[in-house]
Amino acid sequence: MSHHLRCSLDRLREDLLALGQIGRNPDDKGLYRMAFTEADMEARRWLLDRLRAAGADAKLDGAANVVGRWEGADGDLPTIVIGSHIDSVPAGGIFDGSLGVLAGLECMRALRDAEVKLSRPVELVAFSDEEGRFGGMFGVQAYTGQLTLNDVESMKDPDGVSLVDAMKACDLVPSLAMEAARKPDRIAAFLELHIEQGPVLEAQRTDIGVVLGISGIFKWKVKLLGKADHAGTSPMDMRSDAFMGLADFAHEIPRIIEEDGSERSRLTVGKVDLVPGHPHTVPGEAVFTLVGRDTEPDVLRELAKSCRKVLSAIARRHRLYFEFEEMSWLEPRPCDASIATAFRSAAERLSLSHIDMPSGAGHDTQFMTDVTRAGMIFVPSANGVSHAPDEWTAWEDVHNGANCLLQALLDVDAGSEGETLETGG
Ligand code: HGY
Ligand code: MN
Ligand code: MN
Repeated sequence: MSHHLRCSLDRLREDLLALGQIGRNPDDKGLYRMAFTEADMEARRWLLDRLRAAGADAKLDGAANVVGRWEGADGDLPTIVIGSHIDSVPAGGIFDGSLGVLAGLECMRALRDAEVKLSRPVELVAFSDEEGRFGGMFGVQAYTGQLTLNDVESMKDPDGVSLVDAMKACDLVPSLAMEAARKPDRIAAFLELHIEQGPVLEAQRTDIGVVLGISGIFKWKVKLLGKADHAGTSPMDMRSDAFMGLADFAHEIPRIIEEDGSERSRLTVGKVDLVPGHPHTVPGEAVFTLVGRDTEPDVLRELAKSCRKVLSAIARRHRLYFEFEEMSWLEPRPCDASIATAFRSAAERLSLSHIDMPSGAGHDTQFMTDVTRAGMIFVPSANGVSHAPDEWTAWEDVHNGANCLLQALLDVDAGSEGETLETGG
């Protein structure tokens, strides 16, 4: 067993910094690498080159997931899949998603340098649109056979751009996404390394977070429809002011969570458009996104129900109409216990501290759990910041995460995941 094997931090840092230059905004304020933009496609081309340089057979599958494959020593055993995503949110950081993909690549290079050939084949995957420009986790849904052609043809981004048009603009054939589905019995496990994107590991001075469960996420596009009016002549008590409705809703969010949520519930209004958007006109229309999250399916449903009730009460109060479109609904998912055990024993073997924790963010792992044993680990985020230009993870933590991923990969390949040092595993 190659317990002594380690990743090269120098190579991994070089890759992270190089990929972190693709899609960087001219004002240097973070990455703009949203799914199926030119920057995203440039990043995929860059990754394909890096995978081939590391000896992988690399391609884009039907959903444009970047897939690098290394064959195993023992015939056609089911594949171990590792990876994450390389698309970003607007003004995103260089570690979200990219760490899991590039650490997986570095694991494969470390195995090659040590002339260790795993029994099983390995696929390293950068899943398309994990950040949900078109709703949510398009690439991993295609990879796990959970997409319908209607999904592909109906997905669109908050500005109304369709997935179909965005993929065609990248010379991709959207319908081929249906061919990306892998047979579940050909997948042995899925392992993902990701930054925590929160403050817990740093606050608790802990090296590794072993993820037990991943939040579900609903994303709505909400419209409050009132009446555009003159900002000077319309009396305050006679307006149908859509912004005031939105402002009221914002004040209700803490009470909704208090009464119908849990301490893991999150409600976020991330994008707002007021129409007609003129300083001297009462906004007749407020169009905004509402994202709700929780790790428990029932609580997530309660949150959604409560938001709907509050929005319709507010609409009545302000003489508004209210409508919403559900852009996506991603169910919460537990991670696989045996993979969690593999990560814990890997951390212990590396003398890394570790805690079990939930994930408030959504991740590709939550769809991979539907088809195989899937699990993930976190490494600390500096000041808990993510989805922002100053997202950062210390290089030592990057190295710890990559080495933990490597050791867990070795255990899962050997079928010894879950054995601890005492048993000589
Ligand atoms: O927003 C999220 O939960 C993740 O970063 N996709
Ligand atoms: Mn991510
Ligand atoms: Mn993210």
